[in-house]
Amino acid sequence: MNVTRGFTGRPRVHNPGLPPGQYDAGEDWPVLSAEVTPDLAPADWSFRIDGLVERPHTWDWESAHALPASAYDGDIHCVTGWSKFGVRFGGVSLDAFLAVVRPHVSATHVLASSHTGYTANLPLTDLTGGRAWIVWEYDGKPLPSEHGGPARLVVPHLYFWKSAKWIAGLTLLDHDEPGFWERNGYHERGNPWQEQRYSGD
Ligand SMILES: Nc1nc2c(c(=O)[nH]1)N[C@H]1C(S)=C(S)[C@@H](COP(=O)(O)O)O[C@H]1N2
Ligand SMILES: [Mo]
Repeated sequence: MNVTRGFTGRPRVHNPGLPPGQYDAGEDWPVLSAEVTPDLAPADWSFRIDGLVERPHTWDWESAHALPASAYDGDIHCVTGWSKFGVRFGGVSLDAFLAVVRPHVSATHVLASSHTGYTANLPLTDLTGGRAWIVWEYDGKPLPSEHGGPARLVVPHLYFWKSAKWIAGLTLLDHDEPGFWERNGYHERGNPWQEQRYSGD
């Protein structure tokens, strides 16, 4: 039988890569933005890390690309229910950026900010150990602007709202400070495997 894939969807087989309460979005990559997609050229993009660090630093497009390239190949999970398998993001590991600024021992949390004003908070330990990236490529091509291009944060082991699009910077703090969704009832950490969707989960 010749049916359109979009009509039938994928067979609902058990997928061990799917966190509880999530479904496989298949080829779709939904756009979820609280704000209007900004008109941000690579030449206007910058990324700053400040707060509790030894040496606050700002990178531009060129100096960020001079850091060692690193890719993420894997899955992403949105708190609204969709997961997407086998995505490939290219950029630089956050470890490389953090090595330049040298976090102070008192730093425990991070507030990530977008060039649009969107924010998300994360424990610092979720951004280290090769588990977080600043990315500018998707599938080997420039990251589309609606998905956060020219560059976004990607922290794939947490719900995707933590992965701030149009990333502008990280501020290291000695306490947790709720970001945009966290002030609106979402979980401070957001681990999809523990279904930490809402505050108190
Ligand atoms: N600046 C900004 N970053 C953001 C968001 C947003 O609204 N603004 N939405 C978050 C949410 S809820 C998700 S699921 C992902 C969506 O990324 P996508 O639109 O590329 O799928 O971005 C996250 N980062
Ligand atoms: Mo989301």
